[in-house]
Amino acid sequence: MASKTFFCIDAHTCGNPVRVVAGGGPLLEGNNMSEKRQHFLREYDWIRTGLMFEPRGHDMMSGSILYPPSDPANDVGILFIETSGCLPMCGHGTIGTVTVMIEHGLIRPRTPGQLRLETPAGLVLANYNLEGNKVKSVRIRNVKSYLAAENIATECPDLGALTVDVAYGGNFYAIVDIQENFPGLEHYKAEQLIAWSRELRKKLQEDHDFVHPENETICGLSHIQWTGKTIDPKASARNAVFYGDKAIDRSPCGTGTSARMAQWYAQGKLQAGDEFVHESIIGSQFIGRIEEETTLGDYKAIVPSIEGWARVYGLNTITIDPDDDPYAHGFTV
Ligand code: PYC
Repeated sequence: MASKTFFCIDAHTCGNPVRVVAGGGPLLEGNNMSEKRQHFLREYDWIRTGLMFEPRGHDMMSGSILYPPSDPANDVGILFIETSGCLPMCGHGTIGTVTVMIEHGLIRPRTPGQLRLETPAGLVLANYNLEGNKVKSVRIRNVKSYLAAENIATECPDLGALTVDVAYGGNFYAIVDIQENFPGLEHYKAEQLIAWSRELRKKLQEDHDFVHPENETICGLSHIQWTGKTIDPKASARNAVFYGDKAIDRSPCGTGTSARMAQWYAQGKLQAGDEFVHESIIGSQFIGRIEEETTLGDYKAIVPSIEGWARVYGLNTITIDPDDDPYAHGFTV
């Protein structure tokens, strides 16, 4: 395999990394980003592992590759790449990608301040605010989100019996609310939450199957969302989202925030128009809102929006050359 070079712009959204591949991504077949994602997974997953895993990436690494839109009414197609795989949707990744595209002139929006983004999970709309040449904040109107299952009884090592809800916000999340055997994320170190998350996810995956009502390629519980007491008394909720094998999201996680809003909405704790301030493990915040009440298949659903900020910090030309480097495609330990 020949050496391949990727022109990347590195950023972070509220603390979580976003590596945007602005040049060097492969041409993909498909009528939409969902089909292009399948093609990428079949033939090009080595690009994801090479750019996300050590030694070029790290446990939390996450990013995107940009494509021309399939529908000329839209501005751009986004493929999400991450240590965990190719997510159907990534909220912090979208906020970071929009910031990078605007600040580095990768895209000329037809309507200033607005972008229409094709993602594997569906159309996502973004509104951004500029201060000079800097993007101050981005609000994304995410895909339809819903509560898929409630009160699932399960077991977690050390903690014992737990009850979780499962909600979809672009990915499927098991949400662990504060309960008798779980007093809140603030009582534990991140490494402990990671070890439990792996076991809990495995058990839930063995016992339950979750499939998106309209797109069967979006399936399987992939993330665990631990909850806890907020640091900021004005915040609505706090989380620690586990993804991949070793990562806790440093941002409040866009799809996780959408899933939590869908859960609260279904349980009568959040109404359309209410502000939902979500705090991450490091205290960074997204501001969520229910934009629309809707349905998805047989489920009551919401269209959530999430606002956050990102900072661009590096231009990174990365080479993957398997003839020269035994770790060209990355490794995990
Ligand atoms: O922001 O949606 C998100 C996300 C998913 C995994 C990590 N971050």
